[in-house]
Amino acid sequence: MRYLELSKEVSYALRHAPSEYGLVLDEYGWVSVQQLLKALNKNEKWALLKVDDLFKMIDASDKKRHEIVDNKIRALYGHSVSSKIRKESNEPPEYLYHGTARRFIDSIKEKGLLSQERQYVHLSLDKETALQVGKRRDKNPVILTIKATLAWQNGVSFYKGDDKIWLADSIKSEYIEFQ
Ligand code: HQG
Repeated sequence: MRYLELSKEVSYALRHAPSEYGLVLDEYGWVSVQQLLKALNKNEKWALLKVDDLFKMIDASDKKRHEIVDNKIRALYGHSVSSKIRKESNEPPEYLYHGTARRFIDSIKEKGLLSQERQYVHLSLDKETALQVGKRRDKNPVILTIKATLAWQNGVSFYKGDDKIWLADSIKSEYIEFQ
């Protein structure tokens, strides 16, 4: 089974284009595992796909992008669908990190971190993760430090994505250390 390819398609379906698969996400982003399987099985490539393959896909992944609970599956972060996925707000650690391209820094200084095409700004629990995220856009990325506790104390909401990723609606530049 090509788990990486499967994970990319499941992310596409659950983060960006559920309607292409005839799926409707609930307010927390869940869909029935059976409905997702039925939709994927229509594609010859995934015709023999079974529930067990979805569990294996999650286990085989380098990051925890999806979760299955009570016969439902959801993407944990990354959404761009038009109705905003609800997340429970959580107290963040003192600092979070954001890896980005050098070419975005002037704009981030001016406007803060914005969610852009996605529903939330994505922040990393540690610098290592932020570096990996930033390298997607710049071979020598900038790691920003977010004063998360201070922002939280001032009323900014944070939400847990997975064990390494935190989310926020936006982060003003006063809470960002640019070094
Ligand atoms: C930048 C992947 C200019 C921001 C990753 C980022 C992550 C601004 C880009 C997850 C800006 C948005 C999310 C501003 C933000 N001016 N640029 N004011 N504010 N930006 O892909 O955080 O592998 O939506 O710095 O690993 O890069 O798919 O967000 O560069 O965990 O599971 O706008 O997606 O996860 O890019 O990545 P993205 P991201 P997966």
